[in-house]
Amino acid sequence: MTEKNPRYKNYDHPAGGWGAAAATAKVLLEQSVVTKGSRALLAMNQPGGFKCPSCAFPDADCKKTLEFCENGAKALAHEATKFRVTRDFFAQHTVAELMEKSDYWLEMQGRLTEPMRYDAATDKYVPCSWDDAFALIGRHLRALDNPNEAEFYTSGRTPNEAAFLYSIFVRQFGTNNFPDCSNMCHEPTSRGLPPAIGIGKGTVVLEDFEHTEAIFVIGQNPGTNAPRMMTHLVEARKRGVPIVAVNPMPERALIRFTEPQDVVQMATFGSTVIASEFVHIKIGGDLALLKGMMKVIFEREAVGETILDHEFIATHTVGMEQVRDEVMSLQWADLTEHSGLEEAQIRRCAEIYIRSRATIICYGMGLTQHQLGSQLVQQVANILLLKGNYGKPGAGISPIRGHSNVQGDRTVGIDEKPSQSYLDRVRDVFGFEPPREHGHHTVESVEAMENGTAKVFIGMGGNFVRAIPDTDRSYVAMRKLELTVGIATKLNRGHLVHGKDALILPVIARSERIETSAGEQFVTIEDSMSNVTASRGVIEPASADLRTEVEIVCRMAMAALPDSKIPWESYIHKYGLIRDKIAEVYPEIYADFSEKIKEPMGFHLDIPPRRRVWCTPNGKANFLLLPGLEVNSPVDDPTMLRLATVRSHDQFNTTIYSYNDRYRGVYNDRMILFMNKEDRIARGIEERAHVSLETISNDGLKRRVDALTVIDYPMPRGAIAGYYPELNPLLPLDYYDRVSGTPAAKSIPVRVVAP
Ligand SMILES: Nc1nc2c(c(=O)[nH]1)N[C@H]1C(S)=C(S)[C@@H](COP(=O)(O)OP(=O)(O)OC[C@H]3O[C@@H](n4cnc5c(=O)[nH]c(N)nc54)[C@H](O)[C@@H]3O)O[C@H]1N2
Ligand SMILES: Nc1nc2c(c(=O)[nH]1)N[C@H]1C(S)=C(S)[C@@H](COP(=O)(O)OP(=O)(O)OC[C@H]3O[C@@H](n4cnc5c(=O)[nH]c(N)nc54)[C@H](O)[C@@H]3O)O[C@H]1N2
Ligand SMILES: [Mo]
Repeated sequence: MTEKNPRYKNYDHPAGGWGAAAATAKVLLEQSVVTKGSRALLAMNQPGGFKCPSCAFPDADCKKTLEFCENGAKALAHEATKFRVTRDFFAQHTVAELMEKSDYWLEMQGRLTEPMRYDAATDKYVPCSWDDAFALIGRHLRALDNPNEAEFYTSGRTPNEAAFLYSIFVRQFGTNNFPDCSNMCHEPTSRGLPPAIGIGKGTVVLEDFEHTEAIFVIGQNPGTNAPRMMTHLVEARKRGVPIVAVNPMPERALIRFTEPQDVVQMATFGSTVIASEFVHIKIGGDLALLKGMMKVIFEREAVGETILDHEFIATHTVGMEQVRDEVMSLQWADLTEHSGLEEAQIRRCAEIYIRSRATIICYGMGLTQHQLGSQLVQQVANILLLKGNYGKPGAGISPIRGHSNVQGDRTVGIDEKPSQSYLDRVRDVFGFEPPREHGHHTVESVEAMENGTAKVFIGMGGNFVRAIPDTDRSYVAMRKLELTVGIATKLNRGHLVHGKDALILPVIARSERIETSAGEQFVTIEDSMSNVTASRGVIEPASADLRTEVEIVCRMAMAALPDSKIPWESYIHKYGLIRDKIAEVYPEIYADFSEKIKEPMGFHLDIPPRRRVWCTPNGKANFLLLPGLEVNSPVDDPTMLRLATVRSHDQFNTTIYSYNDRYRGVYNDRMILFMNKEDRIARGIEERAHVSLETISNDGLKRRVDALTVIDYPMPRGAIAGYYPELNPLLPLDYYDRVSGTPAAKSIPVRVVAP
């Protein structure tokens, strides 16, 4: 982008449709990969092809020839781009100069091509051989006084094979310091659900969408972040299934959607109304909505109706009475005040839930990223228990995960709080004693960098410094490190905010072919609904000097642990050997992995609640109590606004594809604030004025972001929204859910200050 020409206008068409088709063509053109990209698109999410690198939503069977979406196409086009970051590029720019560039500019430079090492004398990255790179990593790791002085980050694109070996290498090295992107994302699901239903994953599979009688979509923007989910919402809607969308933003695709794959709808400019009930919730008001719905249910039971699944509750659950008593003690005035909804609407939502014999509740970051996010997720589990919505067709809880393999990475060991039984199996299978004490999650790893106890940071994918809270403070923390390593496909800010030594190690991407001395290899991915499938890249690697994530892990292990008896070298060539080890460590779910993965559509990992089996300490599903109506600490300041940091339609997390956000009517600008008009007028702000935001906190630190343009937008009073990662400087590091460690990125208390 050369010149900024911001435009804001209402978007009143359906989402999807020709706009999505045009955007797909445009991004292929921009990245100059029309032929290669179109060919690759045909192999995406097809048996024998590769898994879309974008979101974690599962694929349907092969009925649809093009099982991809506009945003999957963007992710692929940016991966298959013809642009390259070469040694000449690094010779031309100092790191200080690159720091001046935008995230968008860095992304647009293209794919990394060879390993680079930071040279302090010139402030430039210079070429470095792979051997030297691993030697440097080995030297730094072996020099540590304590293995807990290293932090091993994982982002969720890393496939199972690499993540599994990484978890073994790091544990043999001696630490459980596994900060990962899940810590900022669905950790409230991973930590909140096990005490409730015995597993930290969803219980729904795609087929359930065909049998469900009601769908709730809470705090999630599927039209942008899980577009393949739209097909299932459209089909359910066409069957007359009520869909309740709960969101402070009337996200376009939740209101009206045209399926780009529906030929008739495309030809006739038709569309489907998605939400039969749009619930315009206050930020953090979901708890009051859920409790209000439960109150309606209990009230009606009390006067003689049979709504609860009594048999299920008696056989399978514990703790319903205490939840009922707490909910019944709440007043309607408080429920409406906290949710920002009318009592009548809460009653309508309850009615939809009551009438449905099989309900699915989907949720995303709007639910997890609050200070009590884990407990909020448990309330979703509670309401589903009331009507036995587990272990029957068409029903269940459905966290919609983010990164394409974030769920898989956790399953195969990326976990800073591993269970003792898992560690026992690692010991038995690999013959070393793994560390038993818990390691650092994301926030704790930054604290360790700040106080100087962390010395080495290895980033397996991702863009850590841009994803984490408190940007300015996190930059200072990262710069104290002795060594930072970025294992990546693209140049990002994480490579520029670096330690005294620093490496950029470029990898083969998801869509690219993996050839080893043992022939072509494939990797595996676990999607949001626990299906494990093979992924085989189809295009040539962006450069001959890229390595696979598997090889990088093995060679780091060989460099750091020269005496290790684990056959790292053999894993580099034969991924089947890795899968055999996964099967040994996880016999309950991964037995016969190498056989089962031969199925074209892969296989499903066992989810015990689908069989009404509860792997909790008491063997029951537990109703869990969260008293009151707050999911964030109240702030005693009348000027306070709650800020939700969200994704635009043209970004993948910290990767900015363009400055547009079509469905919200924003063009060429990301420094904007979506605000209710009355809130704007009450503050004496002109429409489209530039303002600054300041975080309200009592830790004495000033957090401020300037030059934000205010846009009138149908937000509830008191709620504002803006874009992640630009607004991360406002998110305090210690503003997070204590159960999961997840930063409360959807409810930052802020005030508007004069520019
Ligand atoms: N194209 C694309 N796809 C992606 C991603 C991407 O960046 N781009 N990111 C991937 C990742 S890692 C993830 S985790 C997912 C994220 O996918 P989503 O969960 O959809 O993520 P967000 O855009 O952060 O926010 C979701 C919604 O929460 C709403 N919200 C904010 N506060 C509240 C609240 O208090 N209550 C309720 N009910 N809603 C609220 C916002 O208005 C927004 O619509 O998507 C994945 N897929
Ligand atoms: N304020 C605020 N902060 C948030 C959020 C929010 O909603 N609000 N969301 C949080 C969430 S849900 C998440 S998941 C995190 C995301 O945090 P991360 O996962 O750390 O960030 P990404 O932007 O997804 O990482 C992008 C980088 O990954 C690298 N990459 C891409 N593909 C591959 C690959 O195949 N292999 C390897 N090795 N590298 C690859 C590229 O170099 C690219 O620059 O951010 C969190 N931060
Ligand atoms: Mo995420």
